[in-house]
Amino acid sequence: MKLIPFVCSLLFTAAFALPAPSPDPQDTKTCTSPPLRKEWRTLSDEEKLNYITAVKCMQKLPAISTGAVPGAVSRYDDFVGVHVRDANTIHFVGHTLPWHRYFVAKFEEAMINECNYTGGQPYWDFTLDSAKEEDFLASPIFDPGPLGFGGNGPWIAESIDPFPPAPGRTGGGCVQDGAFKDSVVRLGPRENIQLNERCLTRDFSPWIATTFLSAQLVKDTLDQTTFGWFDVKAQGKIQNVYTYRYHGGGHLAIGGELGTLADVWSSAGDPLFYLHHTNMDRLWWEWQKKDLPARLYDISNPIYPFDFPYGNATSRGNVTLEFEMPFHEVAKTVTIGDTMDIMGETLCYDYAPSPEKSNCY
Ligand SMILES: [Cu+2]
Repeated sequence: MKLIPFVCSLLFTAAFALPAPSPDPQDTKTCTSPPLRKEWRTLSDEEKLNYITAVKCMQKLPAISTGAVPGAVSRYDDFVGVHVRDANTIHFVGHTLPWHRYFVAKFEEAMINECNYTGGQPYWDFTLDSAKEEDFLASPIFDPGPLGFGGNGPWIAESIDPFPPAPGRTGGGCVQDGAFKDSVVRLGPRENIQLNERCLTRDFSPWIATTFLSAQLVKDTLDQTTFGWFDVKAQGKIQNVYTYRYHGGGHLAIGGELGTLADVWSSAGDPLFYLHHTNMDRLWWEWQKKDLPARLYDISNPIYPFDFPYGNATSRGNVTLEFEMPFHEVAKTVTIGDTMDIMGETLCYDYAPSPEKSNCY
């Protein structure tokens, strides 16, 4: 019996110890040494420290977007500011996944080029922590020590006019522990881009985690055969909280109503934004890889938020590969087509597999 944990830990290790880079379907010459993006819990302590130190470096380096975003002080704020300004046009649209794919890649690139980060942007495979509410609360991403992102905020009863509402919320106050407990969030709430310094907040809803971050829901999403339906299943619809899927699920399980991550505009103020969106991107790439000839350049869904199939408005047209996405001061404008291949001319990174779920612990 005592051998079982040992054998299991070997299997657990084997699942991510030998990540095979995915073959580049387009051009093996332009992307030669892609940063490898790993699941957070598989990072060594040294790798975790390297990542957290680089995020803190981004939070100290001076902003370059102060002309357009008066409240931006740091390089980290530059990225939050782009998300705040464009939030009304980049969610519940066909370019939601391409936009966030490029956004995260530029953050990763800045971490590497400006803050001596030597790894790939880590991701959070939430299905490893969503089987039970206790699993969510025990997730290694919430580690209260210097190598974790810290946990929930203390309970705050009143949440005025929440958007969106978060059933089962349990917190709302300032993050008390972990590496980012003293982080300053400067932009937001909502569209505000003036300086508004406040603490990083979290408002866990374990119910949302088990309901909208389940392995079954991910499987149902990956089982879709067109980008259009894959995307709808990933983002969910907007009618009410019960039509949310794993995109909103990740934001609201951690951000609740009063947490930084739940603010549609300034959610990138919580460093966990990048782990969640990297996982969103990984799942899209997993879906693309299932049938690359058909899916590498498959794109659809509306140009304008809440048009069909996300909401009820009449469709005013769908995005195409030529659709342009501006990134203001943070990065050059790219087309959706530029972002479809994670190992092409514009983007260059790869994913290490998530550790297999096991019955060992
Ligand atoms: Cu977003």
